[in-house]
Amino acid sequence: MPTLLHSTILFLAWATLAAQESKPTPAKDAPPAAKGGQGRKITIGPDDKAAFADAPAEAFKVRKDIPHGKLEFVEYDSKSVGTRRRMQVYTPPGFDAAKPCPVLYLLHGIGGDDKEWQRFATIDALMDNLIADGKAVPMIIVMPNGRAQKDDRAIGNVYAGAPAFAAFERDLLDDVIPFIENRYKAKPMREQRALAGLSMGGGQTLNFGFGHPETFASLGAFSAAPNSKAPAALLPDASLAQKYKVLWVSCGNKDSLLAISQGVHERLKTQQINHTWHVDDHGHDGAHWRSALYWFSQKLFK
Ligand code: FER
Repeated sequence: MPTLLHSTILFLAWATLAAQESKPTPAKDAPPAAKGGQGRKITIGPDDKAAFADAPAEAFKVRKDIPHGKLEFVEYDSKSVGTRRRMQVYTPPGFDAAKPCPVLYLLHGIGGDDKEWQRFATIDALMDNLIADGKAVPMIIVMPNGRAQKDDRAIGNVYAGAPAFAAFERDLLDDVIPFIENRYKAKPMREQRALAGLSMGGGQTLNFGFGHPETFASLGAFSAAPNSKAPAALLPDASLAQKYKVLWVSCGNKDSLLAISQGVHERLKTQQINHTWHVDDHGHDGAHWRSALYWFSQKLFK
């Protein structure tokens, strides 16, 4: 099958180049294996400005005086991986399956797992605070493990797990989403689903999100990694992208992966697709990711 062979060769060539050329900027809170490497040259263009201030530090601190949601680990059977897998789920204060909530699927980076977002952004404290202040709509946040392989731990050379991040497309669509919608009685509608992620999770968001307009109506890509498809392949057709409610692309201006997000922004701009383009003063790090999530989550499901 020539197409399969071609894709395999192209993928291997890409993976080799990607691994050589564009390691992320070292970040103090990145996992050890994602650190280091020579960055690409960063060129800041006229559009590359912060659309928002940094999220305030208090946004991530537990407040005693407000209602609290719940974080739990749940397990599901993955047909595509052939194992029982785990994810972490936030449900908002007073969650009641009789009153369905929209769902944000939130994906981690190359060295992360289902606990990574909690580590960077204390999801329960952040969402409890935003909901209590009337800034975000009550929503479920699902944090799966986006490394769809039998041993999905972030150990050893985490870059070798890159193909499993691509394989996660089937796990997400066929197993994670149906499981969540059944367990939490979420409405099976694109307007009730958003997809976002950091780095490899940002690339997964672009690839799966633009690839499945029937499934997601809002997308957020933070510091998207080289697993992102080329902008023209992501967005071949402008009429398709007009269907999204919230499109967010952001990156730090000290992140050596900035060119990837710049390419997506340029494509959206030339196709005249409404989107948020936010470049702040951070690197490939938690400061960018938690701030991006703080603002992005406030735009969702409104
Ligand atoms: C790469 C550089 C960075 C790469 C992946 C990353 C697959 C991902 C970084 C992250 O998720 O933090 O060359 O190749």
